[in-house]
Amino acid sequence: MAARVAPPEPCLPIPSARQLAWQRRELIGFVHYTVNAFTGREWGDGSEDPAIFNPLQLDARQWARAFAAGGFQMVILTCKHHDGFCLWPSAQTRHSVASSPWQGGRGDLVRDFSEACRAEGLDFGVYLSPWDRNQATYGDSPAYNAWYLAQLRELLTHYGPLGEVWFDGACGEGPNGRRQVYDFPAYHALVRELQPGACLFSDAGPDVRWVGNERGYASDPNWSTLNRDTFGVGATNEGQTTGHLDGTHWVPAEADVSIRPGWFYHAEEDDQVKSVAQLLEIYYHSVGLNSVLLLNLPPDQRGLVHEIDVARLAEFRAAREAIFATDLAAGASASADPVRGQDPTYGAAQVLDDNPETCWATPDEARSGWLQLTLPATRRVDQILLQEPIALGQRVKRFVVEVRVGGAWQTAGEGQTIGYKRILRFAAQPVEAVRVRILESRACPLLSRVALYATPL
Ligand code: FUL
Repeated sequence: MAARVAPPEPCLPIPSARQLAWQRRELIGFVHYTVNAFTGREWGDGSEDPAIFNPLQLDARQWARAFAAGGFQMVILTCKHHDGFCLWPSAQTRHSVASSPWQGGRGDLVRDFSEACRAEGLDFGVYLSPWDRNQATYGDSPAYNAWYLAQLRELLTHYGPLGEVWFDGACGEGPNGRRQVYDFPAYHALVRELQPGACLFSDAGPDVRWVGNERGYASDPNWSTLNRDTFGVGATNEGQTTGHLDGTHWVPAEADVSIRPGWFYHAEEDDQVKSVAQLLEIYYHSVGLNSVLLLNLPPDQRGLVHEIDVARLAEFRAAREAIFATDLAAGASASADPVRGQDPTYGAAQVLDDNPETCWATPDEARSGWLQLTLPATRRVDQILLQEPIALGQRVKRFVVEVRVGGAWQTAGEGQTIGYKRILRFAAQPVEAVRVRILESRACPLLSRVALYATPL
């Protein structure tokens, strides 16, 4: 059916195509692996002998399978961590797998894992630590930057299309006692030139920003808009976690966390693998708060993701599916006010499908509105999922969710931002109808999806 009214104008800033694709992945895996798996350290100092790197049972496909089975869409590999040991045979240094006994020094773990990811239907991304505690030129800023760019070029040209390039902000002094100054503009320009589809991550973006903690927790509000020019890498940035209302650029938050206390494998942490309940809390606080979750699994000395972690990831997926398999709003009758041009193309029923392009839309001048779903029968509900069509920008500043129980309306919850996805939990109720009231918005409010779920008893 053709729309009778003009579509809503975008509310700037809006995501680029690569940012939109990134946001829709929702779950991204992280793999931390280097000599640390053999020394027990979290930060190697660069003096490790490559001879210690000998994972005799290494199976990159097993890593990729664990993430695919967990419902992940992409995985980022620490191709080089702070210790400087490269998981690929870099032409820039001997401090790599080429000097290790693994596969007789002829192995390339970046190749193996990128191929394994693709075989499992996963996109692939790279982490290349700017901080390098092995490289002699570190601290001699121009020389090191040129060398780092040469390494980066290898990763950008040898391993197919990349979905994300992750720049850690950690920085130190080189052997000359001088602090290294990273040339991020040059690093970013090289990625744009060679991998235009890759999102650039750092504390300060430019495409994706750090969420501000390593617990995997975003917050409310979580604006994907940011006054990016006020941000620095490694700085204490005001708005790191929350973003900025009316920010100048689109720079959504990525929430990173490890399934274990450490980023690297330590056998003594085998009994501290996060529980399904903890992982679900992380999910609600990241994906459920307009963020993407970046979850780390650290392979062990054998070169395998530990059985406990593999099983936990599968259980985490099963738990999500048990909650989100059935949309309890299915079959509801939908109404809203105001509706753009009284046109069904923008009517309330558009929130019931899973199409992110269709939405309930209000007239240009509206800054508030309500949408109601009346269920075909009373259903036990304990959470509501809301989505804005973010291709047109992030708009909602404040909203309330009400439920009708036994004929009486009551407030179930309230929030500030929605963005790509917001999941609001409340005490389980026998719900007859639900109403979302948008109280404040940066432009005419739009919702692409409203869904209802219940935690299984
Ligand atoms: C930090 C690093 O220092 C940690 O080792 C880990 O890589 C984490 C994801 O980022 O800055």
